[in-house]
Amino acid sequence: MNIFIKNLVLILLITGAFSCEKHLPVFTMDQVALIPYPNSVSPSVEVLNVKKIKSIQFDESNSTLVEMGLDLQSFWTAHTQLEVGLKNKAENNSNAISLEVKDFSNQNEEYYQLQMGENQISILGQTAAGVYRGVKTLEQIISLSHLSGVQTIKALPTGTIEDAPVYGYRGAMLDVSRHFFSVEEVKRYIDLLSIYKINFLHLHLSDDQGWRIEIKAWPKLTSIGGKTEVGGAEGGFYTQLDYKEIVAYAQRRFITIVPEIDMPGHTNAALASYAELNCDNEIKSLYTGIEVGFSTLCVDKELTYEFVADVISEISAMTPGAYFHIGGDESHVTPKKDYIKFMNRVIDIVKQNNKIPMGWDEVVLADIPEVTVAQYWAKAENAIMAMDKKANVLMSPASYAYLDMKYDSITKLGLKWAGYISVQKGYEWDPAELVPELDPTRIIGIEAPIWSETLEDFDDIAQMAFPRLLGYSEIGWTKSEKRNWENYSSRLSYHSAILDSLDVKYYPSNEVNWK
Ligand code: TNX
Repeated sequence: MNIFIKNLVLILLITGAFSCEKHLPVFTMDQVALIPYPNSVSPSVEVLNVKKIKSIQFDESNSTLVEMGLDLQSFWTAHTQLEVGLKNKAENNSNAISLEVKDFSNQNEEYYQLQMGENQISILGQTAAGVYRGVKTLEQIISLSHLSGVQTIKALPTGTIEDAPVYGYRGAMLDVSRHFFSVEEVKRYIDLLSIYKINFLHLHLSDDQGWRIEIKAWPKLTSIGGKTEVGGAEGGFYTQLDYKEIVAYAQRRFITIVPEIDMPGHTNAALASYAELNCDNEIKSLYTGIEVGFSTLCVDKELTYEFVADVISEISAMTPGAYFHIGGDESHVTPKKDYIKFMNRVIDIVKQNNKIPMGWDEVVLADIPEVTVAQYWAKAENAIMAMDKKANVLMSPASYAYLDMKYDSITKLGLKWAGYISVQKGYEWDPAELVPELDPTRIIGIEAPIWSETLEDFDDIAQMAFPRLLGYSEIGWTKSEKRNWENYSSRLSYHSAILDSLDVKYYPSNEVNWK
């Protein structure tokens, strides 16, 4: 087609004059309000009429691609009301969406290319994870092409996106201890994380108020320690089957589960389950308040280490991911020398289970091996000490990245000990610059924790996490020179369409002109 005819077709499609169908895309590819914004977008003038797509094709011997194809097939049909078949990879890409793993030597493992032409879409990824991130970009392009009131997509913009993340670790943390969240609720959170290319979900599985994961060698942890939650209502726990189901569900969405057992403090639920874990052999009562820093495992008892070894080995055996989080925060009643002695032994147990130890920033007081990840939440000096010990740092600064902090003085839910975090404040910071002394090459990424002292159900979680989580996803993925609040907040305003369609009760902050 020569350029004149192309432009004419484009204009006709956009104005709806070409067919009786209205509501064709008004966006070119670079104008789509993608979050996280891709690192390179080259729009072209053609329009892709969705009726031209007849199939999704991929290498059928690759079971991961088969799963992706099936998921994309239902997404496509839901948004276009058109059926597409699935077929084995063919030479000819036209009239198809093709998904393919391809070696682009030296590229990041999540690198992908998304090419959209008049009658075909192709997604090439350095690995299956890369293909998956590309599929998520395509799905956002589709979702954001719903103009107000339009249920069915007729046409899509074209062009090429080349993209890869700045950080390999883009995480969220969910506290299922203070209030328990069901397997279905965790899956729903995972679905939402996947839309925004988050690739780690850290589960805070134990704390003073509840032990939430079945340990076969210590059954009372859940039968007693899992009974209640903050406020005294019924708690709950994941059986090992439940946990495996969560891990597999996350894996299909290229999200790695990081299990956390918080030690030696934050352990009242365990101390209330087994008298013998206490130094004085006196069993503790279950705790349903929200104080921190009053409990500790008994560092001098050999039984404590047998307990920890059982817990870490049972959970590690069900966890394909590389990390095991051992907590280590706010152990205010554990003398420092005991803390160090305890953490050193626990780190050895983690290593024996072939996992990489991760801990809240206080963990740097122990003799941490170089692979350790210190999660910076409170003390910059700890992050710097991690670097001096040649360990790595995960950025979760409480005053910028804590999803349980209130947005402002009128937010009903949440806490405010680290200050208010507006949508803008949560977005406008750079992990590589926050602690100037920190060597940026030691930073593996960012994680946004959500602590659930005040959060009782999924709608409460949604209100605190959304929309701020989208900002953390962009900080983790998009180069800092491509990020600015004005541009981001205008893109964010369109994501109400995605969140509303999924019945996510986000906080409609007036910092954003929601569409
Ligand atoms: C501090 S952050 C804690 C948690 C609380 C949180 C509430 C961290 C490592 N410890 O035990 O839930 O504040 O915001």
